Amino acid sequence: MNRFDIKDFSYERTLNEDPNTRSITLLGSFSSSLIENERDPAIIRIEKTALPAFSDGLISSVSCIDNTDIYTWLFGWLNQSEDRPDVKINIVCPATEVHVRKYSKQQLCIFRETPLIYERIVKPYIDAFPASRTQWVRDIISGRSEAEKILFRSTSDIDGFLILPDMKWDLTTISSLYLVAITLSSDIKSLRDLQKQHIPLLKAIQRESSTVVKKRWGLDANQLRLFVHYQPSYYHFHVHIVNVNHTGFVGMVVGQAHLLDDIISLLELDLPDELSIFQRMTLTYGLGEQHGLFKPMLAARADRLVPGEDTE
Ligand code: M7G
Repeated sequence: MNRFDIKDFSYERTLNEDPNTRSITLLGSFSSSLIENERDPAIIRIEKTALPAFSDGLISSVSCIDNTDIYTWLFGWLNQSEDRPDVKINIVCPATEVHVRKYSKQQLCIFRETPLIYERIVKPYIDAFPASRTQWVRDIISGRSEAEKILFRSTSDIDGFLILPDMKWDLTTISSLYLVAITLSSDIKSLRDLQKQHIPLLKAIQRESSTVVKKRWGLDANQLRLFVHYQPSYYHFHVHIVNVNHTGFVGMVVGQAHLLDDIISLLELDLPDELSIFQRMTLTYGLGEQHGLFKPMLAARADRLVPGEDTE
């Protein structure tokens, strides 16, 4: 159910404008009797859909695609007479400080995360994340939300997973097809936790995603790009499943997106009883200055926790 009427949105400030993705992200709040607390901060990200036609003017109507926990995504029409929606709108309400930071425009820096930095800085950061951050994941797994969207669910709860459309996808444009596979167990928090024993799980994600995409949308396995983010926004293991021709968006950048094929190949090179390659390697990635790890990682450089790296 869509609790949000776009006309009730009071604008506070613009968090980001991105001409490349034809999107704008605004901070404000909703004044509506359907919202528990009217003053809760709300982030709305409005993104033009794949259709090129654009007409100036206000959004005249919306239709809810789906919602989970604090996330809602909608189609919007600028001109009601058009069949196809002009924009896709994502709402986060109530938005936390972490959301406001995530969606704000920011400069990036490259950081090298050694196993020592992971143990001292990143792992405590991940462990301190409140469970509420991944409430949406538990809602999906328990069937409370998006139940009718599930494309695949495995029977085993231990190394099981499900596949469903990512909220980034408009559910229709195959050229930008975007699904997500989420593990049922929350034991694996990130790429760092992956071990040789997870190879069957990762291969099952590969296999089932290609089966479901072939059956529903006619795409072959080699028309899909499967990758894992490090750092991700949510520390409950999941794999991004995207049309290989859908390129150039922020989440695909080198240093954040790791191909699932490469991950499996690296794990296959591990010996059974040794520390996993992902526990031993230095992972390098870009972080925005608003990211919760940005300052601690800068401090680690200053403390020379990264060998051979000095701050200027
Ligand atoms: P990530 O790598 O943790 O972070 O991926 P990112 O958002 O920076 O990419 C999480 C993925 O889950 C993203 O592709 C999100 O679009 C998707 N996602 C997030 N939420 C809150 C939902 C949701 O409620 N439903 C669905 N279907 N997908 C979501």
